[in-house]
Amino acid sequence: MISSICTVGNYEYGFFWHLYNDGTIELEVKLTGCLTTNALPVGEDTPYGQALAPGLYGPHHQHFFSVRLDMEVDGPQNRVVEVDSVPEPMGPDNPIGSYWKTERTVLATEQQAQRQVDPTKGRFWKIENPNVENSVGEPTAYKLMPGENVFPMVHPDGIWGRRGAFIQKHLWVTPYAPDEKFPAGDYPNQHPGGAGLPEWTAADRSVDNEDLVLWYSFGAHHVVRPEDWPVMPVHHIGFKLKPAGFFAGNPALDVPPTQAKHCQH
Ligand SMILES: [Cu+2]
Repeated sequence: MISSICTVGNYEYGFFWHLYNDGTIELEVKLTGCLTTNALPVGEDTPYGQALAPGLYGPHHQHFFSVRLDMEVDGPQNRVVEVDSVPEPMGPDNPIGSYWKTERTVLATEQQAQRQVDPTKGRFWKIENPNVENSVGEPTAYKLMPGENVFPMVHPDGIWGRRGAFIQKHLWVTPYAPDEKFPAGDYPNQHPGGAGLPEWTAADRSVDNEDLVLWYSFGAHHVVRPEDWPVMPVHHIGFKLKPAGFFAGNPALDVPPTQAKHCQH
């Protein structure tokens, strides 16, 4: 596990990268800290937050993260494929209504690769190496599996929406460029909007069989609870990168058994 903690204003954000024996990489983000509070006349209610104590409420808010994933699956040249699961209509070919299939869409350019999560389709994204065949004759691949996520509540034309435009899409893909590091640009508090990902991807560069960077945006939706006051219990969100056709079988089968930490007698 590789971890760090970042203090931003009233919050603590813990970033925990878990590296598992089965080849899975998980980013777990832990959120805690003290709520922002506003004044609320005693006896009044507000649709924009939750009363916490006499004269105090916690406003509804969201926390968004962007993770820059400089991918290299089995070599430098990769592509991204969106995989949706789709039930077949009932009929003679699907008499008991249990057949469903997966549909693949190659995201070939930066504009095509601006995507949203869709749990109604079990959506995930495969990062494939089209130049290397796996044990069943398909491209070697990892998949990006979204965890908890949400759509932004801020208007895209407002000041926050313009400066943090990366939150308007859960997935972005760009060709690797060493100076493209920060999804809201180098000066997120000092520009009128549009810097970073929207600016770079306007060129609509190819991301098919290139050296790729994936940008995954994910948000914690915080409708405040009285239980978050005065110090919030930890909330966990994150995502996984899982091998999906990278190995020929379960790579964790030969892992030695865990040794007991305490003696038996
Ligand atoms: Cu919060």
